Amino acid sequence: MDRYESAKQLYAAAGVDAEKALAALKEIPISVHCWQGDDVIGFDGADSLSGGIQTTGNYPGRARTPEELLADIRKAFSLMPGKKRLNVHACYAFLGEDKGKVDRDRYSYKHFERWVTFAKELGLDGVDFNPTFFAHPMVKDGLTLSSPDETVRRFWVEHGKRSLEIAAEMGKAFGKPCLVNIWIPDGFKDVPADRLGPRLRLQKSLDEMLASYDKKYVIPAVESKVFGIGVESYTVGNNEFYQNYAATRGVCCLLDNGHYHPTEVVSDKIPSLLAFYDKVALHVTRPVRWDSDHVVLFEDELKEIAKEIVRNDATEKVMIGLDYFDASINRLSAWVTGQRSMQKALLYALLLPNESLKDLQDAGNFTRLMVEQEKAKMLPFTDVWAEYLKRQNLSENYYDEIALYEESVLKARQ
Ligand code: RNT
Ligand code: ZN
Repeated sequence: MDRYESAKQLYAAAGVDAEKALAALKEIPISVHCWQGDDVIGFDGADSLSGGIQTTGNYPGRARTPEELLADIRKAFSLMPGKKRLNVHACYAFLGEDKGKVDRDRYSYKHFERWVTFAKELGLDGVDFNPTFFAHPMVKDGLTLSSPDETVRRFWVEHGKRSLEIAAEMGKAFGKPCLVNIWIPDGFKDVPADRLGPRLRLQKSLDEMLASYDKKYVIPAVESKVFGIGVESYTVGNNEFYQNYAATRGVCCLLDNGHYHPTEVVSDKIPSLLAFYDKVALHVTRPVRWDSDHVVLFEDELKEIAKEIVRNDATEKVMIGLDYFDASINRLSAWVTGQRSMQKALLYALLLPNESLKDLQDAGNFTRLMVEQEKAKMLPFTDVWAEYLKRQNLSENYYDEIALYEESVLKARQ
């Protein structure tokens, strides 16, 4: 018997409908970040990354131009199963003649239309957007929206407003909302003398930015963080600040699983937020000892995150985005490996007998719950995954195609 047919029977015996899981998986969108392709450099003038975040590695073949990045995305996306969105940062503006003339506080939709056309060409579900509050000369003393310098603060508020306008057009282009995630690098390396002042200024800046935006096509989110490189002592936008901000302003929280203390887990935060919010956004990454943004792998915490999305019936409430950047290996492979890991975790969660496990918990039968959870780990997950790939004309071997692309395209980039 075909391996999938046999797996389907074993799952059915465990009370799980494998067909239903396959059908559900291909409808869950994953927003794939454009910035894995060029080490978060962008097109608008920066030559290095700053703002407490860092890529490490110097693998050859980094996309150096918009055309190269688009070609790499096209190739990488062709090896990713499932429904995808493209997550674009404002620093990836197609400025054309405006280069050097128009700064981030004056970007408009025309600078990003190319991304929308491109995403449509690839048959994607939509585009998400991010104002870029880092790697720019207007970041003064490490501060943007929380700056005490009114010129600096205003510049970034304007950038935020432009970003919300651009996002509204992106949303309209696909007929569904565009997630706009706000992350700022603001903080201090050493012990501050005032912890409240910057937070009050950030609050004021966000209120100004969000005073009006297209409620139908834009979902604003705020992303907290615990610390950054060179910004170790104090982060303006920490978790408490943003969670309260989001709750009182009716915007969304974005949880990046690299942004918490090492033993805190995002999987446990998802259901807490679902108790209060209609939507929760994620930046899925893999922190190794710090917010290192390693390539996402099919690991335990990723499975826990996926379980919280699936078993709480929240596949339409939790907006999944990827956020990592590895420059030490082939960047396309990094992209595909991370996206497939997320898909695998979702499939894994969809293939668990979630209802009967919950019943065991509610009945207080923790002995059997443990036994059944361990048993479920032994079900033939890999055969269902292989079937999922096969139905989309993909295979487990994406390495060969990437190696070929490296030989024929990336190696020519010197
Ligand atoms: C930084 C945040 C942020 C960025 C991207 C590029 O720590 O995770 O989301 O990684 O905006
Ligand atoms: Zn992030």
